[in-house]
Order: sequence, then structure tokens, then C-alpha cells
Amino acid sequence: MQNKDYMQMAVQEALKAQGMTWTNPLVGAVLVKDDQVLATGYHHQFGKEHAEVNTLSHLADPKQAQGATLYVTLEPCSHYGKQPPCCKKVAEAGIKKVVIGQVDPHQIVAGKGIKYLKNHGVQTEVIGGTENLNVAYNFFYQQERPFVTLKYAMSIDGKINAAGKRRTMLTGDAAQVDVQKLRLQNQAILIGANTLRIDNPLLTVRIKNLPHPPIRIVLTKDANQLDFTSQLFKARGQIWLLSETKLTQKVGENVCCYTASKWTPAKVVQLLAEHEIQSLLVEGGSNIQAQFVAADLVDEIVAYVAPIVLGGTALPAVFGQALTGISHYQLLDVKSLNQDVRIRVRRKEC
Ligand code: AOF
Ligand code: ZN
Repeated sequence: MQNKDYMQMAVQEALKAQGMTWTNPLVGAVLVKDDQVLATGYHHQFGKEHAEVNTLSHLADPKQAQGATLYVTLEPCSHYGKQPPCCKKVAEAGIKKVVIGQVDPHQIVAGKGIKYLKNHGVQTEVIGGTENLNVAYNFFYQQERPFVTLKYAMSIDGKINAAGKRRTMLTGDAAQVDVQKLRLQNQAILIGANTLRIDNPLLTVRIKNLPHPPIRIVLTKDANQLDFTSQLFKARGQIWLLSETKLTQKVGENVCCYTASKWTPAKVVQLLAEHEIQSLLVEGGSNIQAQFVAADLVDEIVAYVAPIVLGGTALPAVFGQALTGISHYQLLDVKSLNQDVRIRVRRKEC
């Protein structure tokens, strides 16, 4: 097996924790000696041991690590955080070489792990190719704002709701499951007050029990006007209300209200950045989608297209805000989900 094959194995390890690592990256590792895999491991959960230490813990005898090569999808850390520095553990274990998928963009590490290893006689090689594991994490530390994804389901004629302001189910089960996977990869999900009223969504992840479910955010003019009997308020997890008016009633321990004279997409993104939230999924409605597009704050779009024609005066997916320019995106992929199709596009420079 070649370097990139072992690294792919480490990527598969990392992916086992999807949704579980909260603001920490997904990280996987494989320990190899004489072309034999000695141990594999990954970072299981936010606050828990890192991938390198988890891998070493799977060895029957710690001495086996001496002279071995460690493949790890992210540069080993060099700082004391919730966990001690991995590069120290790696050097102490007698590992000869560390093959790294990508340098850690987080300033607390950013090359310091590699430097430590070199200074302690451990060879290092950065081979690249694991950046897609942590798109939002990388983006956040490079751009200092969360990665924003717009998600909507639309009819083949580009509409999201039938006229009459009622919820219209457009896509089938396979697309619904796919949306769950998308939510799993985001730390916050935002909707407008209209979507809350019309769709009454839960905005939860139901395919996995997450220690930190995505923060559910409602953008509204007046938080006091929201219907607190909506399903959203019944499900577990943090809720943020972004309102122009102070909330005067007590709603629940998990509900926070932030006020601003006018909430713009730029202010929303700034608030999230201040809380170190690295990813945001905007799930509607069309006016909010339009505001994010007009503010040029959309990094990825995931559109589910159903073979339905709504016609007439039904609302388009993105509508209600003047656009200052045309934005160009790059096609990531197209996937069939039974009768529906998912199209993903990403901003060219991401
Ligand atoms: C992880 N898992 O496997 C690796 C990480 O607060 P801590 O101690 O958990 O440190 C989190 C930081 O450690 C993270 O932002 C990243 O820079 C580095 N590496 N983190 O959660 C891992 N290898
Ligand atoms: Zn570490």
C-alpha cells in the first residue's frame, strides 16, 4: 500500500465521528510498520482524546510503536487544550515518521506541531489530500467567519412553496435523509420567522444522538411575536432568537435572545464568529436566502429538485432582495435521490 492509501484509511476513520466533534476537526490516524497496520483510531467526540492518542491506545504493547509510521489526517497538535499535546505523545512513543494530511490552520497549532516533531527527531511529511474532511473548520480559521451553506428544496420550476403560504412537501424520503446528513455537518441552522410559522420545523438531527446538536436560529423582527408552542421549542438543543426587540417573557433555559437594530447577514455571521461557530446552514425562506445571496455570504448551495411543477405565483427559492451582481459557483456534484435530484455548488475560491 502507498502513502495515499493509508491516508485514505485514516480519512475513513475520521469520518466515523461525523457530527460528534462539534467545533473540533474530524481527525483519523493509522499506525503502520513493515507495511502492516498496527492500529487505527480517530477523535471520537469534542473534549475527548485526539486521534493520535486514541490510535496508540489500541496497541497491545506500547513498544510496538517504536520505529513505526503514523498517518494522520491533520497535523498533530502542540498545545495544552482540553487534551495534552499529541506531538509530545507521538515523540515519546518512539514513532519514526509522521505522514500528515494537512497542516492545522488553527493558530494555536499552525506548523508548531511539525516543528516540535522535527526538533524531537521525528521525520514529517505533509502529503495533502485531506482538506475536504474539514471544509468549515479550514474556512473558519482562514477567513475568520463561518462557512455558509444555503439549502432548499424546490420544484423543477424553481419554486419552494405553493401559493397560499402553506407548507409544501416537495421531496421524498431519500432527500429528507440527505438533509439530515447535511444538518449533521453544520454547527448552526438558521430560518426566518415566516418559515417557522408556515413550516413549523424541528431543525433537529434525528439520525444520530449528538452531544452538541446544531444551534437552531430564528431571525425575526420581534421575538415576542413568535409562537412558542411551535415544535422547534419542544426539541432538545440551543435556540437563538435574533430579534430587533427584546424578549420580555421567559421561554426556556435553552433559548437565548440577541438583539440588534437590524439583523443583516453580515451581523449574523459576525455573531457566530464571536461564538466560534464555524458553519451555518440557512434553511429558508426565500427572502432570507435572497438576503444572504445579496450580501455575498453564500459559500455553498445545496438544492434538492423535485419533479413537481408548482407554476403560477408560487415563491421562488431565492426572492425579495435586489442583487448587486451575479455570483458564479462551481459544480461540486449531482446526485439522484430516488425521484429527486441534489445539486451542490460551491463558491469558486473556497
Ligand atoms: C481534535 N482532535 O484528533 C486533533 C486535534 O481542546 P483540545 O485539546 O481538544 O484541542 C483541539 C485542537 O487540537 C483542534 O482545534 C486542533 O487544532 C487540534 N487537533 N483536535 O479535536 C484531534 N488532532
Ligand atoms: Zn492533538
